[in-house]
Amino acid sequence: MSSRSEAPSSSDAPSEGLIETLRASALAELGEASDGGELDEWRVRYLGRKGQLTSILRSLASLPVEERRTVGAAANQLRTALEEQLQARTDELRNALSTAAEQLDVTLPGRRGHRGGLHPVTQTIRDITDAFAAMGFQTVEGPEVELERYNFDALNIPADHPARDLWDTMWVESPDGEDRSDMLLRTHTSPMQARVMEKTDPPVRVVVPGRCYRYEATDATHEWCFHQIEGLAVDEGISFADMKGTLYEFARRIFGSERKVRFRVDFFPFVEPGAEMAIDCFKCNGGGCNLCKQTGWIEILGAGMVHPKVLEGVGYDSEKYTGFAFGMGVERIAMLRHGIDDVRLFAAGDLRFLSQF
Ligand code: FA5
Repeated sequence: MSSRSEAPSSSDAPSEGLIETLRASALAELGEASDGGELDEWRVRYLGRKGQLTSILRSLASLPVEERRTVGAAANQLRTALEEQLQARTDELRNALSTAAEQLDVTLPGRRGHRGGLHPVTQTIRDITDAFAAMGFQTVEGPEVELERYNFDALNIPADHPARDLWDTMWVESPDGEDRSDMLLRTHTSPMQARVMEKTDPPVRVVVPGRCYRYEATDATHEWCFHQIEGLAVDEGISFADMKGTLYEFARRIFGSERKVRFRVDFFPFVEPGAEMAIDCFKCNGGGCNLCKQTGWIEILGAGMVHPKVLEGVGYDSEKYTGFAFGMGVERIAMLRHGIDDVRLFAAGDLRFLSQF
């Protein structure tokens, strides 16, 4: 608000002229008050106990009787007028506010809140575990900091076995500070094979999604931390044909019903025989393109019949029970499904990439 009138000083004897001056300044300032706080300040300034009009009313007593009557009447008339004007201005401001509220169109659609989504690796894990759940596989999880015994020994990979070189390992410092303990960051999800079988009698049918770690340089297809999904089925009479049928069904559910699959011999110490499975390239339908490196086939997992030594290691009778196991890289499958050309994008935390899924 602009300039405010000073309270009449004790030397200002109340007069009708003074009251008219006060009326003019009070009404001008009231017109400028634009919210409840300013209205209240105005009320205190003019009508409050120490307000300007109140002090005029108090000093009436010093006037001669005749003057007291006329000036007193004018002062009282001003008080009534100011109170009425205050009420009128209050109503005016209140109406203006509710008109603004009425202008809000509540039928307009609301603004969308930002909704996060699942990471493409999580989505892929869910799709794959759902596909296996439909075939009777339970999903279980296991420790990422693993014992050497489960990661290697229980899988028929003894300390001096050359296959140990395949899994360049990150060892976890032992509590006594020695560099090499018997604990490591698991290099694959296969240690869960023995962990599950130790706790369960056949039949066993599980899939195990989870993080794995390898001490290796990263490039477009290799990360030091990535995800795998392990699968294990053990029962009486399980054959290689069961394995092929299960994995074929999985490939069709994840990559499309027209997919073909190819099995070729591969070596893993914990399966015998071992295999790698490829699907015909869904981009070129097997004709050859950059995705399948002109071969028409894309490798998606390693698999095989569980080695008798692995079964015996957990106390299963390998004459009675047989089974198959498989392991696949989740990022690899997500890359294939979405046409992603660099595995490092998954962990880079870049929302421009992640929000596309
Ligand atoms: C294994 O890890 C075996 N445990 C799989 C297995 C299980 C075979 C059961 C037989 C029976 P391999 O080292 O090939 O196998 O890894 C499996 C998949 O993990 C690979 O095909 C790849 O998709 C993924 N993978 C491996 N290393 C990396 C890495 N550094 N970065 C990203 N993905 C990787």
